[in-house]
Amino acid sequence: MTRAGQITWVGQSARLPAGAEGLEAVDLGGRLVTPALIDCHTHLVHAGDRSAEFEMRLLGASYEDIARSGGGIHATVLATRAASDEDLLAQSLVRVDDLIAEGVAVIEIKSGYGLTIGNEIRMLRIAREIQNLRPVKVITTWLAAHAVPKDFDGDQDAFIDSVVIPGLRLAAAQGLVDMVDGFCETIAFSPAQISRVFDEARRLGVPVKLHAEQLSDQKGALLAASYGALSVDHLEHLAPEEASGLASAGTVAVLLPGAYYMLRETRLPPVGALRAAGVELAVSTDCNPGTSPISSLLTAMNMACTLFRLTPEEALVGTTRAAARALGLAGEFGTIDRGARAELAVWNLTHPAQLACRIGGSPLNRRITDMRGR
Ligand code: DI6
Ligand code: FE
Repeated sequence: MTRAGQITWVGQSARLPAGAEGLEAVDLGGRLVTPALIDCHTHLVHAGDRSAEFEMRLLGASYEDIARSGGGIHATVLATRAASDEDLLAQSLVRVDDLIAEGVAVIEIKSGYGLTIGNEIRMLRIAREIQNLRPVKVITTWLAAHAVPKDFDGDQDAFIDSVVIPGLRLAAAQGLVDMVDGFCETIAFSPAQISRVFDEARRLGVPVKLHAEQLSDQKGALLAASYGALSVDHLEHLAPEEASGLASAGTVAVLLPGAYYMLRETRLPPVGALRAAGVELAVSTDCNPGTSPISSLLTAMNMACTLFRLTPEEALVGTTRAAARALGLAGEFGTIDRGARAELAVWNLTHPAQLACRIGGSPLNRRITDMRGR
């Protein structure tokens, strides 16, 4: 039962509370109904194409080799800076529409391909504009600490002092920042540098999350947990014994099997240890032009099952309840409970396993939504 876009009662129709008789009933024909899906980690606002790097990697170059030689994130930074607002928005909406066709109602979108204060803020502004155009809620994340632009000559600290921190202050003052993220990696930023960014986020009262332990073990996940991070993301190189530290901080582990797949990684995130420690597992596309050019959350769910051995139910929790928690939206989205927003997905299916099993096409029957897009 819903009123004004909120779920007011959940149960069997035989037990409907008094006063429900006057409400409109919708017969869903016995179909599977889930909370509308949540993609909790994307870089979907960007321009350009990196398929040439895909070919280079297949010929033997590593992601790090390409990044160090000026490709990778830098190639997308150049394309994104060069695109007009209209073009950047139009290219991004194609990916948003792919997600919407699969029942996605909430999308997190990171900056990180601008790397100047103006261009980072422009990315977040365009990300926010999407929710005026489509029936989705957008959560925006400041990820200026993604790569060091060429003109800083590898001086990460100078970049943090002159772009990441002052830009964060400015973007937050404009109400554009829901969360702060960083890329903690040998080719990006050290834990000490990330903690300088997180200190500023804390001063501003903005929650944090971190790309951690994707390509190597930098101990970024525990650093993020010490700041009460909403999530730590990737985690292929997380030491299994560190799972309990994430559990006690209530930090969600966001699994990104699309990046694992595209980079042809072989080291698996320690899913068993995370599960045993009681860490909530979310699943997301990591939609980006380099390491995860994927705008299908159902495909990411399939990969989480086939590659990381999640159960289909875990994959569904990972794109609903756990994904909501990773965005600070627990209780509001990602669950069919009293008080939650009435954002639902109706599927031409009868069992959650069918959602994660199939690749290609969308089994979405309809969304039940209170959101409006133009
Ligand atoms: N990790 C990722 O998977 C993306 N960013 C990051 O920090 C990849 C970004 C890219 O290669 O464009
Ligand atoms: Fe990412």
